[in-house]
Amino acid sequence: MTKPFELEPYDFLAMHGETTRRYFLGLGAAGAAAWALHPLAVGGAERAPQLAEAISKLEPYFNEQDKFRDVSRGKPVPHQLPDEEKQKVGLTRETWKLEVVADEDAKNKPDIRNPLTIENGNALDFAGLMKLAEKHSVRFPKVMTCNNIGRPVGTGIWEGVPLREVLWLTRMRRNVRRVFYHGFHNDQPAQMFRGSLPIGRVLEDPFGLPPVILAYKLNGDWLTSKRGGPVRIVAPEAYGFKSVKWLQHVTITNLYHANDTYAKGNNDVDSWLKTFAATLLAPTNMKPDTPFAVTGYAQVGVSGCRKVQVCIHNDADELPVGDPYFTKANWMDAEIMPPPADWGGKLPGDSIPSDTMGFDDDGAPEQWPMRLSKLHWAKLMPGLPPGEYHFRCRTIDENGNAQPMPRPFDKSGRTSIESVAFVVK
Ligand SMILES: Nc1nc2c(c(=O)[nH]1)N[C@H]1C(S)=C(S)[C@@H](COP(=O)(O)O)O[C@H]1N2
Ligand SMILES: [Mo]
Repeated sequence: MTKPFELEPYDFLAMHGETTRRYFLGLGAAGAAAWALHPLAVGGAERAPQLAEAISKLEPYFNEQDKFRDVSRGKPVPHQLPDEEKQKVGLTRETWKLEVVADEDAKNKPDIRNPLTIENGNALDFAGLMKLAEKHSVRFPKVMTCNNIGRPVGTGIWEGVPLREVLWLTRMRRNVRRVFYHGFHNDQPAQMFRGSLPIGRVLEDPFGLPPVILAYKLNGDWLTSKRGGPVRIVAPEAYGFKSVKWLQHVTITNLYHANDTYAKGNNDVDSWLKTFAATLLAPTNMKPDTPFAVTGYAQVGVSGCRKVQVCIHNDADELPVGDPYFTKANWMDAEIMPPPADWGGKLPGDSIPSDTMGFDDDGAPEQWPMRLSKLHWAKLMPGLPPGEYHFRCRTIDENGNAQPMPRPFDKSGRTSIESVAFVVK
């Protein structure tokens, strides 16, 4: 299987820009191979060495499971339990069981004919989940981000069974408005970490979104205990707190509102992933009159990403007043990197698993950049006279909103503009 981006995609972009990239994406594998022989396709010479070097050192697109940052509550944190204890409490694939029950509060009780419970002997076990997976499994790329942390915890290809397939097993009939779910919590209610979604979102996938899944694999490997295995929720367009780990309980309810653990702490529990840019290689101590490379990534939220822009402010100049989002700065477009030749993440066979949502049969993304995921960017900055400066970067989303707009409030996901102080001397 030939992948078009095994050629030198960065150089194509440098030479021919956006239009070539679109052309190239539309070519397919055979066309791309032919393009590789075209005289225009010989890249590399044009790129400044410091920029080429910075690009070659960019982080991998997908992160290995163990390299995700961990955001876990619990005393002890469930993934730190000894193996025998994990066996006992259902945190292994051999012993895992999922209960799906009706809210017992009379006010909120839904009509459900066949609750899945350990007591009735019909709780869903891992073999049952794999049976559903044969017919219904899906995989899709997604960046996992905590709304309270400035950068994503990791990006990967998540695989699972749509939650709705399991809900339908309960033969729910009516008075169903919401789904609550929580994981193992050391049998201490105070340690419960609970999330919720409207039933409509679980049953239907609007605007081409992937389904909400019971995830059991990440980057082609079984979900590790640390990442929430054997089974966690993954809610594609949501921040991390909706993707509950060590999942064991689902409650179907007629309650009309959220009651997530994250509703405490002033968090916006209805927030979708935002778009924002940040640096990876930022300027520090630079030499006068010497161009330098800057690189970074952007989280691509529900509104996509049209541009990444950068600017430099000389601290000797005053910032305009009443411009908290630096809209009057001298913004310059950075280069958005095309899909990488090597996706990283320790994918089996170093390739995108077949039938991954958003990718074609050759493993090339159908759209770029991919929403609910990320991109990398790079820029060669002009040499500067000695002085003290600030470097900033921002995204422009597909609706034309410059970061941090349209949703500038931190508690629904951090998107404040990154400012990096540096000196030239
Ligand atoms: N059971 C459980 N699930 C959880 C959490 C938790 O503490 N307990 N933390 C949540 C939060 S706040 C985030 S941001 C993500 C982080 O996912 P990760 O630890 O796999 O990176 O997991 C979510 N799922
Ligand atoms: Mo979080």
